[in-house]
Amino acid sequence: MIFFISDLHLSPRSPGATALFLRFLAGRARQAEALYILGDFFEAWIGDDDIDDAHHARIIGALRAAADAGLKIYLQHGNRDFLLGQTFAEAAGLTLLPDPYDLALPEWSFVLSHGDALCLDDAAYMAFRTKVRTPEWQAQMLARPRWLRRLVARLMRWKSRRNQQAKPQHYSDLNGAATDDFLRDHAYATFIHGHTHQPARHDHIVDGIHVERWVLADWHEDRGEALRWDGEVLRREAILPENRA
Ligand SMILES: [Mn+2]
Repeated sequence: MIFFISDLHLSPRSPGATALFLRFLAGRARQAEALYILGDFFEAWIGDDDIDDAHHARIIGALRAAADAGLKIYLQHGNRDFLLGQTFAEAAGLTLLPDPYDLALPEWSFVLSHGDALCLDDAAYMAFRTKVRTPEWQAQMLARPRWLRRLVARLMRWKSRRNQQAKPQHYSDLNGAATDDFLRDHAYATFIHGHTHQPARHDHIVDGIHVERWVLADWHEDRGEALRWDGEVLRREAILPENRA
């Protein structure tokens, strides 16, 4: 059994989502052999020197405990936590994956991505993404003091919220033609991604071949969701608070 999750946006300001994840990780997730986190695990990540922050340390300790108990944990970057690095990965006992990542299992093939790279219709975001993914930008950012990086992260979140409020009807989704090309490039594998917070199962017909695209749900204070692969089918599983589970 494998679980796929994304868009938890963990932060001290969302203690409910953090509690849901910690309970999932200590319980249900232990029955799986692997957990794939497809980006935006944290609401913000300003650099691996921040692993000593109390909220981060709690989550990293829980990841490490699950990894030590035998769960294989993999993580892709999202547009919020793209600065997660090797120091974090080693502390948490997980493996960072490239985006996209081809997951070829004996019984089925998947391609995993956060999903933001295919949101080509949002030109401003794509320009920002190209800039912040360069080693030069990242080195420059990481060389700044922590207080300044925290300020920049807060500013980015504020700008992103303001943009969403200004044009809610333009909620960025994946570009159709680019997605078809992507599915072709990845040998028509079942595509799993997050980012858009619009959980759904889409059917694509590419070159006459039916390809499924599963969009993961984002997590809230009182509800999370994991997509479960049991070797035959994908199914959504709700992650609920203890008193409602
Ligand atoms: Mn995202």
